Amino acid sequence: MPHTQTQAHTPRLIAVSNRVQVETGVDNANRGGLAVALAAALRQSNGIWFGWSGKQTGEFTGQIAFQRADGVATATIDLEAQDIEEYYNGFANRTLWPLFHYRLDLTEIARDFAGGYARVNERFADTFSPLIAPDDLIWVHDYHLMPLGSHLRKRGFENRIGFFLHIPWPPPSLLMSLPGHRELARGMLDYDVIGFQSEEWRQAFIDYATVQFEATLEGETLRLGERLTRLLVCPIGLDVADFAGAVHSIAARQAETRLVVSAVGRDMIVGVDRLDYSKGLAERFAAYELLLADHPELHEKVSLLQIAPPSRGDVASYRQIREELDALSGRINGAYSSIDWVPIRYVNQGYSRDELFGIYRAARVGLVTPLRDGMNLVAKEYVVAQDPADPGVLVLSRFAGAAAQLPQAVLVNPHAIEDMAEGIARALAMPLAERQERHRAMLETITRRDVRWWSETFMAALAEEPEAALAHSNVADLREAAGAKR
Ligand code: GDG
Repeated sequence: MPHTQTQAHTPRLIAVSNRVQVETGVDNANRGGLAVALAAALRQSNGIWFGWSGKQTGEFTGQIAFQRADGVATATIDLEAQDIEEYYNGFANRTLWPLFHYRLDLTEIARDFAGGYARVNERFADTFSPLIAPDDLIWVHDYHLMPLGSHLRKRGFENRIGFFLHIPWPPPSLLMSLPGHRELARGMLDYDVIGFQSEEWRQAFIDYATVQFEATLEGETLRLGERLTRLLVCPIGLDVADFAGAVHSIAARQAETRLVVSAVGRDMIVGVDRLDYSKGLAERFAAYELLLADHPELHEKVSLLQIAPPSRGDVASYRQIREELDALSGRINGAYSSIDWVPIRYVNQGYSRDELFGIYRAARVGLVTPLRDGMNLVAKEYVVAQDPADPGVLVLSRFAGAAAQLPQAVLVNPHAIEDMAEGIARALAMPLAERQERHRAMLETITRRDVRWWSETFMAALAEEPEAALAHSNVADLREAAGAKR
């Protein structure tokens, strides 16, 4: 029979993100979450991952370096110093990141930053336009590249283009403090699908768009004139099978044993965060200090291990938080240490994923208390790493996107030191049966809504015809998944 054109055809995916983390060699212990999440979708569709190499060049040329690693094709460009300073360190990390995490006090408004952001987004659009074929699906990631969809539309591309926001979308009154907020948000409506980590962030977007642009909501699709944009709540998940597989790794077992031995019978509390002011580390240390002050019986019986690899060291607010935490941990240790007990072990270094697994597993309490967080994957990793027969307890901020999916954690207000201290005390005292029950429920949600569910759900929405999407709402579905009685 002659070969016909009617065979099922998977459209090719082009993923675009600020950084492309190319994997080299066989050791993938440190690969990033996004890489894991996108790799399967990219491999399946023979797609390409486009973005910044992380390298600096003397003058921007737009020359693309193509590579293939672990079955994934990547296309990267280098940026010049001014781009890195204004777009990445500037508008992305000193303007949008703090603003979108409700930190107006740390938000720096500068014309150069906005100019650099616009320029680099144009450069991204110009450089990767030649790679785009008519029926490619384009999936743009995160706050660095919000205007990219608009730039592609201006260049005439009619492909289905989607955007996933990894961080919160701020309430309208906060967003409106940004000069150019209308243009930024208006550009978002050039996407066919926008994915949010939680209903709260989606609602904030709807609140803004319906008032500022008189866009109307039909089901979960916004209509502005002819344009339809589907707003999807699509919380990012873990590669559960891969992560849980670390239970067999030697590095995980060694890390666990090392911690258990060094804890000499004490209950370990663990925190793992990029060193970032959004993660609420100073408040967490203060809550632990209060716990020690209120519970003398816990002295020498508990120990907090905080792992916090430094990030974004080029930005002053990150250097400040580092100094603040050095001082705070020093003060607490000075006040409470004895000759054979240090209350806080505060470590500014990263560990491999396998080692992290062992560290989580050795801890009786996982302390995840960001002031704001789009999702927070550490919360999910901590749950997956537990021994179901004797699991530790997750103490989780109400203001992390993960809280909407994991109501069985001990939920705390990270701004209220007393509430956090009380939550830690509750977690330490929790009976085995209750720990098991909470763990079982959370593990079930995390397993069902894993990273494949996340990318498949987003990709399915992206591939769908806009009119068909008008009928959808996935909110009820997600509530059911979380078993939420909130
Ligand atoms: C953004 C959003 C959203 C940390 N220390 C080490 C290490 N890590 C890994 C963790 C985790 C990842 O880094 C951090 O992910 P988070 O989700 O906690 O936070 P962000 O970096 O702020 O990410 C966030 C995420 O995007 C995804 O959408 O959840 O809300 O802010 O996987 O394990 N990994 C290794 N060594 C370390 O020392 N190997």
